[in-house]
Amino acid sequence: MIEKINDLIRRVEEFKPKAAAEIEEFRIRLLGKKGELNQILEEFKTVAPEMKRELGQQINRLKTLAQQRINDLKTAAAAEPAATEQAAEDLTRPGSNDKIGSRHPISLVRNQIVEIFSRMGYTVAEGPEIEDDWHVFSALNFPPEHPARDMQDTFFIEKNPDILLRTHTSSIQVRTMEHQKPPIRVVCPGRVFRNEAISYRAHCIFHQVEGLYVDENVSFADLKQSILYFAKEMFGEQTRIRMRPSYFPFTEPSAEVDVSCNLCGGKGCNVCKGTGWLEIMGCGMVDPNVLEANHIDSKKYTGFAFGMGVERIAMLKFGVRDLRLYFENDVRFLDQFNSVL
Ligand code: 2NL
Repeated sequence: MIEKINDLIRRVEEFKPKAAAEIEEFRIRLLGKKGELNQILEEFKTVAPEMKRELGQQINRLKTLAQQRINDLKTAAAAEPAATEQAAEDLTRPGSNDKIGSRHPISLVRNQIVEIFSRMGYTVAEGPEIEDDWHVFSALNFPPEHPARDMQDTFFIEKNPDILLRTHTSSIQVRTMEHQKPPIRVVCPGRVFRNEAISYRAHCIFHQVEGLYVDENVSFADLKQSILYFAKEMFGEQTRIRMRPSYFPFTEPSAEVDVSCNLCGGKGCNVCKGTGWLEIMGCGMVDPNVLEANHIDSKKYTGFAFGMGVERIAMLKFGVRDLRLYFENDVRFLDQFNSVL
């Protein structure tokens, strides 16, 4: 009989309900009218008198322990139903979400560039990827023998050198000037094509956003302030810019724009190659020849223009070291941009 009592004590101590309903079942089985405790008390009547004292104490221990344990479990289950319920299969729980994919980092950055300039009053324009010589070169003040027209850079359609794949999205801005009078404020995102060997820093297909602003009294100071606003919005409020003199056929004067390196704060590190600066775009005042070629009076109007590579901006923003990753569409790469912008 003593074994029976001790066995019950052990069962009470080890009892772990999977659901709240099991606690009440356990109580009835143990302490109910026909329960195991009452069976023991029935047997107890027949026990020899000299044994009664020890057994009685043990039975009392069992009873208080069982009541205490059942009360505790019931309070816990009432306070936090999920804790006792969760182990059991709950068929009403919602299923796990399907993967719905994410935007490509180039799309994310292109959209952000366009969005920043749209806040400054720019509209967005697009144009054809297959272009003609006029819209890509001649209207932009490229002399006939300019090296950028060379077969090494430009993909021409066979047997017709007048048809080619655009090498920059300036052709969209030329098309904008054909049907719009100043003031013109436009950003032009798009794919461009150059016949280059593919490496970690170059690809034959890449993405550009160019911008054009033409109106009366547009100055280099306006250009500088617009680019500074863009740089701060894209890379953070602490970002500084600097401009270095440069050359493009379609702008005069021309400049290369650098932003202060965010990684080292300008002190110099391996990303900025010790200079503290990172190149992000080219820009300049629209050459009067370009305005005139597009039927805009260069004595009345001035303008600025800029152009940037989306892959390059995205590399700097996300710390991507190899441009080819953007074209491979490996989900392990793409998944990392699920929630960045
Ligand atoms: C760069 C430099 C630039 C422009 C693009 C432009 C367009 C028209 C007139 C004048 Cl219609 N200029 N575009 C001007 C300066 C620089 O791009 O490094 N791009 C990646």
